[in-house]
Amino acid sequence: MAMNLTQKILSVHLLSGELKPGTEIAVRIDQTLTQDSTGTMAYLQFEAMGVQRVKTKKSVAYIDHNTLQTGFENADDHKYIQTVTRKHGIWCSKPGNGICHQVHLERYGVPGYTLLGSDSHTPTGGGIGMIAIGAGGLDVAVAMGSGVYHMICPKVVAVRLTGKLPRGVAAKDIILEVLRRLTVKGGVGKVMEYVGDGVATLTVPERATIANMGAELGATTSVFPSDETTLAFLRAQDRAQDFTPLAADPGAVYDEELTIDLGALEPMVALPHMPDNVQTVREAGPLKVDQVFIGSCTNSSYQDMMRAAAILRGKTVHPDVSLVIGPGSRQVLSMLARNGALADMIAAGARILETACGPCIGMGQSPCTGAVSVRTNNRNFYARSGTKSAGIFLVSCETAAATALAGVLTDPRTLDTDLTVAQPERFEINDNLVIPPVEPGHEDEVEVVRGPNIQPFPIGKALPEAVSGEVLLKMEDNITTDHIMPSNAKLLPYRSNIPHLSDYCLSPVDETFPARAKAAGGGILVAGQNYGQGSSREHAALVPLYLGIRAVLAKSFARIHRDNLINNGILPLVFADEADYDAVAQGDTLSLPGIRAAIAAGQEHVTVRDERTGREIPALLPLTERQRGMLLAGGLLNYSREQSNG
Ligand code: MIC
Ligand code: SF4
Repeated sequence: MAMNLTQKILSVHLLSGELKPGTEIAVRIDQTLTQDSTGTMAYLQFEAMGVQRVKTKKSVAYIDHNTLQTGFENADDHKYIQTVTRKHGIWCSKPGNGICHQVHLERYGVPGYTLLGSDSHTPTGGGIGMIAIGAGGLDVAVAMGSGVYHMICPKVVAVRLTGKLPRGVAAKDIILEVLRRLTVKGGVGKVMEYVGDGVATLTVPERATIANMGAELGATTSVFPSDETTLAFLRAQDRAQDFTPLAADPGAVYDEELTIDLGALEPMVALPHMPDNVQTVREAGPLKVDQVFIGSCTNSSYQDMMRAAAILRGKTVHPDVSLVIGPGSRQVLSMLARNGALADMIAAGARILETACGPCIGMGQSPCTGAVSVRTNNRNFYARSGTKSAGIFLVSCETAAATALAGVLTDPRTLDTDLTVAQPERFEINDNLVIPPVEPGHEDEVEVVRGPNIQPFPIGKALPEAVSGEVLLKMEDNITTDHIMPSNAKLLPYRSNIPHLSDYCLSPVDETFPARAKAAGGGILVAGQNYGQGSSREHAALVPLYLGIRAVLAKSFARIHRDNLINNGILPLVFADEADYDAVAQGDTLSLPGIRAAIAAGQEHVTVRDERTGREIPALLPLTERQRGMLLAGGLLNYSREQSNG
């Protein structure tokens, strides 16, 4: 049977199940990645599993998120990660080496391999023909320890690209157009597979930009074929041996299809506070801008930076704009330093940041009150920049650089700058900030260093016969993990300290929530569509678990967050009839009598009783056998222990 590329890669990695959308499959994981803000927890969980060495072909731990080091906490986390990885067979990319997704693409991604990462933008690897999936830290810990990942088999959508991008229109504009059409929940349960003659016109970093932001569609991942362009990229990284040509079979069948004429696109912008709130730059008009950020895992490749430098060369940043630039990796930064582009940026008035996530996750450079901040990153969620009153506008590097000069949102097609940047024949290669693990048999020689910031994490309890609790918070559609467990320069240092984080849980929605949850000793959450979209952070489940949240009743869930809830023993219930959402009020008591027995019996339909109104609310709880086991046991760690004890 003719297969699409997703099916081809998944089928050679399939360990159990069938490639039937909606059913559970287990796949072999070739590579894993973690970053520091999810990694400390993932390695604590890996240690709790008691496995000596990872079972993957390559596992890499990146330190790229928490690099501000305003106190001892981040540096302690770095030490812990560097030592624990060295002991257990994992490579460690030290701070300064770059953003995980950019570095992984440059140095480690392999076409046709599977990659599981504890970061939602792991799908960036799809730019090089990988099936690269973001997951919670515990799933990544299990994949490191066993080489296996359980997932729901996705549908596959063909995104057919035709023609060629006009000058001044970028890969970022393609994915913003996909988001405009499909919305932030349009990709849930799906892989976006890029096909068509337009694919060959895009470089690997451009493909990676598109695959990266497929995360904002809620997609399981995105994937591009591996072709001559992929080979040229790998050759320039001195990795031609990692190349395999890969494409869908002729006549391959897809579950859905979408066509984009590249020639008809124009520069786009996502307005606050959602990445699918997209307009053309022309429609948005000449908005006055306070800050511009060029960087992040979406847009910080060599070519992106060179295009920004070309626009800035010989000019001066508008006096009312603060321009910050963070190249994505040390490879990119040192190449810009050698060829003079960095000097051009500095001369134009750019503030140069270290190669890390930085402003994208509110680690510094929070804009001023009420600011308009134009950025090349992928998320513009409420409060994520660290300034609640600011609005983040997402654009391409070209639009960002043109805007920094003009002081107002500017269509880069109005400039006469030559924007062609050839891929270098050879990238500058220097892997000396990547620390290898000890050889097998030498594990005992490594002492794992744990500073005082490393605190134990909560573990769920077996599900009781019945669950009941107060609706502590009723929320709208599209609540993000940045709402559930905010992350910024003040909170990210505490990713290994759940008790500290618990005082901030859901505070962007309601500042009184943490205190109320503690006073009530736990309860239930009610939400709208797409609850938990965004980050892979398991903390958005671990912290509610710590606060005693036993269930979330929502109209629908984002994939990674739903998995994280189940992994931690929290029930993800879905309204069978969305109209019932309106009948539930904050403060009501909801009861699920006999829920344990219902789950054990494999019932997918359960009843939630609203004690105030007496209303019986039908809810859905579709679970695989394994997920049922996890919920009954109180989470994945308990379940795995039960399994291994027979
Ligand atoms: C993000 O972009 O939101 C993050 C920070 O990279 C997260 C991971 C985290 O919360 O640590 C993600 O995308 O998964
Ligand atoms: Fe880092 Fe931002 Fe990318 Fe997340 S989205 S990995 S915070 S650069």
